[in-house]
Amino acid sequence: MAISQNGNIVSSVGQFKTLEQFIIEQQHVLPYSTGAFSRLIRDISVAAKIINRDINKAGLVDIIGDAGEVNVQGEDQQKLDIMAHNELVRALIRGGECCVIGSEEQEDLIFVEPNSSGHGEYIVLFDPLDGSSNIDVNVSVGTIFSVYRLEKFSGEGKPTMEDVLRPGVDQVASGYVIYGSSTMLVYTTGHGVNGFTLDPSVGEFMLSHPDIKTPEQGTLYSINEGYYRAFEKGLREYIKWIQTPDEATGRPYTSRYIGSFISDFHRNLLRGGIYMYPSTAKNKNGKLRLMYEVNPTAFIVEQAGGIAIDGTKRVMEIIPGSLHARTPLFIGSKQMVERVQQFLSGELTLKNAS
Ligand code: P6P
Repeated sequence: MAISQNGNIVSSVGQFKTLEQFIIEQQHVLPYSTGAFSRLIRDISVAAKIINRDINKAGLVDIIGDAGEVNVQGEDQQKLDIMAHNELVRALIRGGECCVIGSEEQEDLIFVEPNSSGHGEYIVLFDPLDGSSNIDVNVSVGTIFSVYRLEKFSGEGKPTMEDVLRPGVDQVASGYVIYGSSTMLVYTTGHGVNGFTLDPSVGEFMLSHPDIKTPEQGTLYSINEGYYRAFEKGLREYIKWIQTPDEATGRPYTSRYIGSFISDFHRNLLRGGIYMYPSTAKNKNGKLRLMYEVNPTAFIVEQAGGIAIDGTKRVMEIIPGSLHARTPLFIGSKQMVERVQQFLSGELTLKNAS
């Protein structure tokens, strides 16, 4: 139920616009929209509701814990990872708007057979359940997705990997679902960022966060400081700088690192902050995957007024080398990312930074 400004409890159905209503209203601003794109977003939202249902009862049925297999990243696959992957693939194939699917949980692309009305026009890449190592301890996790449009195939009769490996600037949409104290779907089609909260009493996503803009400056920083000794000099100096008390600039900043990227990203997006996953001894190219974690959140943060770089350049301009490529990531409030970039380049040091 929703609480209105005057404190009255109002029916969320009457109070808020549903995702379906919002998608239909937005349809006129999408240059190519034939309704197919609207159906695609709806298909993803249906899968999100099913994943949400299964996550919320994870402790009660035998779907928690390791599935005994590892994914392409060599990470233990949690049963919910596989469930989330299957639900998304099923919804996208059933919806018929996709021609090819890429998932963190599967090495190769999934090609969707054309149906009676021909092949789908969209590529959807996703991490079905980011932060899944936290599932057993009830920490919020998320689904992250990236959408490209593919009008014609370069291969004979079906898409190729070449069609898929495109820079983030080519995305036509991206979003995430965060399964936390409430379940939210946040997405962009390049016309701003909007957040929808699931009202479980009616099973609808309601527009709860219209036109999200991220503060230009924040005081939250998210990084695994356990790797501090492996960080490059400029990053070590930046961390020491933000920990140096200075009332005028709100320092020391507050460290918040949940170990679930989409949870850290979502909190920083709303409150202002920076999430950093740099090159480390264990992950020389960073840990996050370019195609289905970095590009989608970079699209969102830029639409919300923030910045996303790999340390030197805009991540959305990186030409992907492979479907599961990784990249270092510094993402969040504009002024915070600009500042860390100045330390990484050596332009600023602990000595000369004010
Ligand atoms: P570390 C989860 O596995 C993940 O990909 C992100 O969700 C999270 O921010 C990061 O890895 C945590 O990695 O190395 O700090 O444990």
